[in-house]
Amino acid sequence: MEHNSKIAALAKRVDQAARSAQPIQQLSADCAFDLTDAYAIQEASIRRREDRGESVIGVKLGFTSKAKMEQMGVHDMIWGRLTDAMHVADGAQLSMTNLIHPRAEPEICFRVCKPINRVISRAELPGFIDGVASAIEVIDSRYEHFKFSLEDVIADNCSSAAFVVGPWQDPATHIKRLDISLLINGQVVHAGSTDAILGDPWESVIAAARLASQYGFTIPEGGYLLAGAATPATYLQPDQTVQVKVAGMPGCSFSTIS
Ligand code: OOG
Ligand code: MG
Repeated sequence: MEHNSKIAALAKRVDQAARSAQPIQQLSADCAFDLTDAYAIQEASIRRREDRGESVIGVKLGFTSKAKMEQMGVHDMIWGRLTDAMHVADGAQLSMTNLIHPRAEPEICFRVCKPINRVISRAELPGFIDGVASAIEVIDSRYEHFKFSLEDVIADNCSSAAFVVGPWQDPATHIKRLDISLLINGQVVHAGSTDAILGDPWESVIAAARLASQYGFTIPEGGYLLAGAATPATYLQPDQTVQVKVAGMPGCSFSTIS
């Protein structure tokens, strides 16, 4: 098959799996592809969403913590796109019907106030970010048993399904080493520290800028930047309240419905 039609066919497979909430075999099971192809498949799958009216409103990083890399058996940082259809308001409900086997994880989110498309230094960070917040990411791998290679998960837009962001805080808020926990129905299921995210969540902004420059994309003004989970993720069930608490800043939550 010609290269571009192979990319398009694989993008269609992950996109249809997401739309129908039907898991598929790993794409790499019957077709070898490299990291460049994986990002091309991701981009083509997002273009399908854009053709249906969704718009990209941010970027997420994945595997920025050892906890996540160990849980999923992978070895490198990844990035994916967030669309407006994935955004769930703080305190709102999330229907499980359109999801396969969703998991939630505690994160920190940044708000971008100037488009990011080039490498930026630590000193430049204040010029690009005007808010920080607690966040919850819902990931839902389109692959059976939530199992994948690095290339597979990138092609599947890094398992992105939904995200909730807490109230924006001043970007001068201390966030480097804060207790962060994920609670289900009021019970802590995972607890850790924000320094699990690359030693300091701000490093995720620097990393995202480097990736934006490397892959030629722009994180838009007003966009969301999810730094990556600080702890492993946990499977969700219907009728749960899911909450993230971060010491020293407001938390956020949502509830699942069937
Ligand atoms: C991939 C997404 C990883 C994170 O925060 O590390 C991620 C997955 O675990 O399915 O979002
Ligand atoms: Mg995540």
